[in-house]
Amino acid sequence: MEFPAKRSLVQRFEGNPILTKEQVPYTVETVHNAGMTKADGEYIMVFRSHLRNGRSILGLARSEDGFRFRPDPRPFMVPSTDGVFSEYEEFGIEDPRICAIDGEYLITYSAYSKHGVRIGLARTADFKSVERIALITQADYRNVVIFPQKFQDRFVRLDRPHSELSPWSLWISYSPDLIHWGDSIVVMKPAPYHWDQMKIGPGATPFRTDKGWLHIYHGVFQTMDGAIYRLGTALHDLEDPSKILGIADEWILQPEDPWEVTGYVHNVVFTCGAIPERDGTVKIYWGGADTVMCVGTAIVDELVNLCLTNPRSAC
Ligand code: BMA
Repeated sequence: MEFPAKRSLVQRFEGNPILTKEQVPYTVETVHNAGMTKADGEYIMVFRSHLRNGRSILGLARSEDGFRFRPDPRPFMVPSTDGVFSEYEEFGIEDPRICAIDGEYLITYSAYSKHGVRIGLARTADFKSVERIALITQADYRNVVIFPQKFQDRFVRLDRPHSELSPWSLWISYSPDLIHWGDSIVVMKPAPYHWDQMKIGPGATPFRTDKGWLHIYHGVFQTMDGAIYRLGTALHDLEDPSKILGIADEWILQPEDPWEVTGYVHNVVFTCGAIPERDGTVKIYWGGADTVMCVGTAIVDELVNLCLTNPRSAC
């Protein structure tokens, strides 16, 4: 067995946390689990915040460099009061992911209500106004990421249904129109007695590399002291993303900084977005302890190699 040199693959930004509730100009108790994209050269962060009633809304912050963010004066999305969405978003909206495709931005989010948690899909052209498209799953789904490219004219997403027989696994589904999804198959499951043995879930929107689509996901391990949320990485085939080329055996990030270890929920690093840069690095964004937003940088080739060298099995 080879032991790797002692070095983190993800270099934390020395200015972490990069966004906290104190910087938000309306009353919120947390700032975390943000979807990320770049629009017209600007970094866009759509973050989740708890209100004092314990339910969540989505805010928006902007940045020129990907490190220093200015929140907009008002929330970006709050639970809908219209039609079918109002019934299924009554308890709040959480954990957005952003997919840039066909000249617009798709936002998937968890919609909570007395009926459970399901996924909502919205679109925006400019991050000023936003339009809801559809509720795209039934209950007991969280964490949906849409690939930023169509495959044989279909949209493709990774999703995460839950069932007792096959707890919290990762599936892939296809859609011709963003509304109707199907042809679902399971692609990746938690690995027994491994850092991600309890749950896995889609994390950041996958991005293209020379060798495959890189997906940064979260994995959960249950301890006597509660659950630990960490980040791992998997590589999907460029032509057929249902094929996994490799899943790194090791996690790439775990809670270590004080604001990741302690907060609203202890021991959590949770990603909803990453931005690949032209210089071969990727900025990975994560919520620390469901309380603050953080960022770190990794070298894409190193993450790809980690997936291909000594991979763990997918299912
Ligand atoms: C998950 C979700 C995430 C959260 C994580 C840790 O089930 O609720 O939004 O970051 O738990 O609390």
